[in-house]
Amino acid sequence: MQSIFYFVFLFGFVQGRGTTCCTDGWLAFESSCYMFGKDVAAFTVAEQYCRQHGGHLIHVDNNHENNFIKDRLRDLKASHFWSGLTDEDIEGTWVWFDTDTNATFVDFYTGYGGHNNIADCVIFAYNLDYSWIDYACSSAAAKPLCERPSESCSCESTSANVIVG
Ligand SMILES: [Ca+2]
Ligand SMILES: [Ca+2]
Repeated sequence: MQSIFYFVFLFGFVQGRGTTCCTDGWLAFESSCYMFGKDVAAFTVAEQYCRQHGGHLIHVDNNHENNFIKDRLRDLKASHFWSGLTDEDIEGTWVWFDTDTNATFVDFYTGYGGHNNIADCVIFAYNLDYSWIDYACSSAAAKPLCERPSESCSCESTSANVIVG
């Protein structure tokens, strides 16, 4: 019985903290892990890179996530980064590659976003303070920005043990 209590407490503690655990090389934020690729590639190659590492190109759900990522990008060396957003199927209809769902939040720089049928994949543009612009998918112009769900938080057990006793 005691062990069940301990488990419930530990689970509640970890959940209550909203802790995110990511493996080396991945950055934690809320319920996701992020990795910033080092080499420029075309959109599909960048997506493959993320898949090889257990994720997809980033799916930006809201302004909160977008601002977090833009702050991190500002800390990196100047480079464009791919998101997983594309209007390849229907011009001007923006779809997230990982879930095949329409975007409910976008952050396009003024004048960009569905402005032609050559530019169908979205990058965070370093020369525009990482606002989004649509770009040629086949261009090896940006680095992969990968996202995947965070892992279970067993790495919190050490601090939980200290508190329990
Ligand atoms: Ca996300
Ligand atoms: Ca387009």
